[in-house]
Amino acid sequence: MIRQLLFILAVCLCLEGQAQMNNKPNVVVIYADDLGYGDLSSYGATEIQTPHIDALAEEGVLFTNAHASASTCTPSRYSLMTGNYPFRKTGTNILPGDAKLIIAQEEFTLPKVFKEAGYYTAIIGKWHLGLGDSVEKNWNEEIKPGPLEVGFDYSFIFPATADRVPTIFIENHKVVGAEDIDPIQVSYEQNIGEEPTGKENPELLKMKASPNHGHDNTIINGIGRIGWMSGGHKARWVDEELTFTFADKVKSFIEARSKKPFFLFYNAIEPHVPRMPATMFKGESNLGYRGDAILQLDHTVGEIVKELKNQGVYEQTIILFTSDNGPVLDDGYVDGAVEKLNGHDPFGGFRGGKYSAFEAGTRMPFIISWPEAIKSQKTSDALVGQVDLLATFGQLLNVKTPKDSAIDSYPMADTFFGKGEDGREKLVKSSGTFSLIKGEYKYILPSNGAKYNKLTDIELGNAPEEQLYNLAADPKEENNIAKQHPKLVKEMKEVLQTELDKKL
Ligand code: NG6
Ligand code: CA
Repeated sequence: MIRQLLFILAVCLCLEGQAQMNNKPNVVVIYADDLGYGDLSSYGATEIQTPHIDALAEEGVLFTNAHASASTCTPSRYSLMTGNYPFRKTGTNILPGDAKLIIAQEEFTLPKVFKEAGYYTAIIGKWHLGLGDSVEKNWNEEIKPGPLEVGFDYSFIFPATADRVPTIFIENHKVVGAEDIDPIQVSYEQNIGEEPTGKENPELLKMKASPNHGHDNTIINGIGRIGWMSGGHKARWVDEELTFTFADKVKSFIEARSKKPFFLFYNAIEPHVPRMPATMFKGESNLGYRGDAILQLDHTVGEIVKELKNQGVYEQTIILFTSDNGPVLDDGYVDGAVEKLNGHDPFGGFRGGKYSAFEAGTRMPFIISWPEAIKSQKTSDALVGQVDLLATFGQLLNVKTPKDSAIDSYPMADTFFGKGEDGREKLVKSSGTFSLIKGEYKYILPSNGAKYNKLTDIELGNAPEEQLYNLAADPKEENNIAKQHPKLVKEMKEVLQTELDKKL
């Protein structure tokens, strides 16, 4: 009798263990930086091969109509994290490296969805959402609030972008390697300290800054940065080691947490400037350092998958791969991206690029794999946004979104995980201006902003007149049909305005 009871108990425990596993897959979001729709071989690139990322698409869902909320980093990340469009909050534009945290601690966030479901949550890589309560902060003491205060249990980040000071890692609340005898100071106002700058000592640079782009303040590791920094010499990163450092943290995180469900947000640095990949990737792509950086990203994705497999958790792990905004060739450094393009099309045939209201600015590669649940390869043309991650994972894990939070995020689990084709009815995107996608149409709000950015050679999509495109018939946005469809323009303008006017 007792043996029978024990047997039943064992079966129950075992089933419960299994059910738990199935209901609570691990989730790894891999967020590339400035990777374009056309930068992956799974999205049609022929001049570069990305086998590890492609492998995710081969056993998962590849989306053709997925969008970042903005064509630059901070607003896209803010939106992915909060489930709100970035224009709902002021101060969500590209942040300097000393900015204060722009997510309120009481705000509901993507990692909080996972925490509520009992997950262990971590962010590793780029942050770019600000740190602390004010711009002035003591980088040698505890730096907070930051990732840990908005939903992560563990963080290993750098503050802003690789081209901005301070060039240091922060683990939880502390700068790694900070020393009291060499205090870290940062300014975006004036030169501090005695160190050479790209402006005064260009002969010290190992990678030249492009004329008129800036990037000529403090030189660190032979690269001129945006902003000035002094001190923290032992804490400074070496660009060639950045990804290996983050990847190492990712591996130990997976190893340590693999017995519990986890959410890992890996914010890759590639192929954002300064592109300074590890020596083993330099010259490997035939496309200059930009291409080499993409190979490094692909390699890292392969390493993450390998570690998940080593730990025996790959089958029950969702991997979502996407990028924060569209591609740019010259974004501040003379690194060969323009000269060595060699027929590669990072823009995937779309118009515009990073910073732009045209599609290349925000149309993103977006791949989801989940071996246990998605059994065959699929391509989905459903309209989805990165803003939907919050509600979708909430739906999957049965976590309710509090009232008045994540108001722009839609639950799309069936579509994300290959069981359905329903997309959003509409989506708003921010660049300098705003655009609305609804069905096959895209409307761009008139704007007096510059039409073209000479520095980056990108069309920004701004125009003083109404713009309407049929993305199904004209994905390159070459024929503005606003004049032929005044009623539709009026309707879309109203829908957009209603969205812009909504309050949190
Ligand atoms: C721009 C920088 C660019 C890059 C970008 C942020 C200049 C002229 N250009 O202002 O180099 O740092 O900001 O990129 O300063 S993002 O992907 O983080 O949005
Ligand atoms: Ca970016």
